[in-house]
Amino acid sequence: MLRFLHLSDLHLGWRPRFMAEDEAKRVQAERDRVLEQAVAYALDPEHQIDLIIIAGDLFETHQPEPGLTERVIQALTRCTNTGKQVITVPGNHDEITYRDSVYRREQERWPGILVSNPMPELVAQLEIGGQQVYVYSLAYIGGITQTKPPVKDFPRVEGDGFHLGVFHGSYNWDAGDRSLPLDPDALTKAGYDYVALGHFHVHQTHQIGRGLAVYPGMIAGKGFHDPGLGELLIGEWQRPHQVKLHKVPVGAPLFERYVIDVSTFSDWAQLASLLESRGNQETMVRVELQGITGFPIDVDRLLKRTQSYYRYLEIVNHSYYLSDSQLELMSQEKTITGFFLAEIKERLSKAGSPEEKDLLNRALTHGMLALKGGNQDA
Ligand SMILES: [Mn+2]
Repeated sequence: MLRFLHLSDLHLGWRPRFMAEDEAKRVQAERDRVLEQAVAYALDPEHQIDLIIIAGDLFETHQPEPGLTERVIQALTRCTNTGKQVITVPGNHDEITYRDSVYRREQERWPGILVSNPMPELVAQLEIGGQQVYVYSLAYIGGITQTKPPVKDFPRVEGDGFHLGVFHGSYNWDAGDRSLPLDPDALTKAGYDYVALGHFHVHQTHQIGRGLAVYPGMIAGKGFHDPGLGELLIGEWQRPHQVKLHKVPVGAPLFERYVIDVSTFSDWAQLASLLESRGNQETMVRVELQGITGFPIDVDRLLKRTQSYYRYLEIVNHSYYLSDSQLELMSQEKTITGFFLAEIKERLSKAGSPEEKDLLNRALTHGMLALKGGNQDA
């Protein structure tokens, strides 16, 4: 049995720019502890982890702060000192291309295997628990790694054991040089048992022949559009079976966003109460208000009243304010806006389900904004 930890895209050193500095520093400090938590998990003898794979973008930049670099090297050294294998592949954020890249400066003492060849190669043959493990990988190097057409010359040696590819790139997606496009058919033909991928931040699993190509997903998020999973990915392989995947929760600051349809509220205080009741001191929250209201919404005032219920709260107002009399008046106009309003009002009055009502309210908001401009505060 072989058990491994598959990490990628930790982006250590990232700090949110949209938050007040003190809080942003706390978020960074919490994010930067993710690797140490992963290492603590791997070092617990109960978990029987043999191998730690880091599939790129360990750091946010190729020049992380020296203190952070030191902590990472120490954490990984604790793994190698206890006989665990560590494989590190540079990514596109922490590119090895540059002379002052952390991976060039620390190459000599980087724990375990640091991949630095620019095209796919067999980078290591390891023996783990009596099994042979063949590792194929590359490090993207600007101007040297050939990405047109997408990388497809994946080597595969003969030999019993576990054939492992580790690549920081785009599976079946050509978004240019630095995204390192990987040809999916060629990966399937290579016949690896597992391809540990990094680059995309959402967890994905692709069947490639008898093996799997997997993005673990980002553990600690980088904002509301890149929210993070809060989970470690563990792989377990036992001949002749396919790799089995497990997820383990890990502490990380998380981002969450949701929509509130304000068209169902009768007044401002009702909306404020709902926001208070959903308060959350752990997660960073972005609320988007949608729909049409019969009362004006002052976002600053709403924030002042509710933000202490949250660790961090952002309110985006995409709702549209129209008093009942305005709405009535406008829907009688012989204009596009008038016909549009009358139509939506009619459909709203007949809407059967909350989903349908929600859809119509969004159509109303978007339609009014498109037709009139309005009080959108995007
Ligand atoms: Mn990344």
